[in-house]
Amino acid sequence: MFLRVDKLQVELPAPTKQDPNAGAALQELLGGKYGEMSTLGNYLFQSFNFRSKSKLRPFYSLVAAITAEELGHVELVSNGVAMLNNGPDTPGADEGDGGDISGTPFATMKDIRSAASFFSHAGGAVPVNSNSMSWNVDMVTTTGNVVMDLLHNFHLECGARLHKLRVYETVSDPTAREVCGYLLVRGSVHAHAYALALKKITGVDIEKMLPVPNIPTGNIPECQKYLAEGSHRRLYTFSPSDYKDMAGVWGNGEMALPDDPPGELEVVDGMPDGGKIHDLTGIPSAFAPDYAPEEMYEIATKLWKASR
Ligand code: MN3
Repeated sequence: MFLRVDKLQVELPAPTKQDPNAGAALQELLGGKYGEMSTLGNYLFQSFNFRSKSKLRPFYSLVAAITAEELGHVELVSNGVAMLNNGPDTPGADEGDGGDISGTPFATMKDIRSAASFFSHAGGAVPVNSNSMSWNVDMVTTTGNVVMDLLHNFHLECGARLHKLRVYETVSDPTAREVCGYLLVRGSVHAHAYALALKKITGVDIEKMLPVPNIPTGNIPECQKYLAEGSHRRLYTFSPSDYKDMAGVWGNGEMALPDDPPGELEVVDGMPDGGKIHDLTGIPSAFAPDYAPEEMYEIATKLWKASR
């Protein structure tokens, strides 16, 4: 089962401007072929379907723990998309009505890449790619064969790294770049982890072909602070007491990849410290959370006081 913590894995810097087309680009990292919905869906169902879990504990634990991290990546990218679609918050702007809406306040929204992101979702994220094509279950591979599944996961993480790099090359906003920088480091960890799992089972040094694509993460400015703190050497259990045995794969004398800052790989109990979730103020003229929400706010305040 799962435990939920009201934080993001990292805090995202506020967007500098409203840029729904950058939000659409970031959607590729959520609902694209190699996006976070795909990594989540694959590891989630592979971990459910895993045979001989107790006998294959280190491999089962690896897939199960990474599943939880991927759910947090879905959350992180979704927040990034919504922040870019929304733009900088205007304090207090959601405390009144939306004014006169007859002057086409959202005329520009009919011309954005993914107009549905405004019309249907008020700038929120949904599991679609950068062209608004639905993510679907065909992206999930769970064969029941451990080597096949791990090989698929290795391919998936390399694919994810490829399109994170390409999305990174298209966006300049600090919110979007932070999402890419953090996920590039974490996705590289997952590619490395699946390579080591395959090596332990088959004897093939598949980690020697990393990184794919062949560009060091150290070349990306937004990755630097995560490399400096050793994020590229850590896997988290995302559990109060389970999944520690993945240290048999991630650890056990295994070292960071040659292009990354040196050091031993380590399993960390629990989860990263994480950061604050952006408040994402409402836009009354888009009826989110509604046109004149004062009464809802008042009710919520009363209920909040009553709960304490
Ligand atoms: Mn991921």
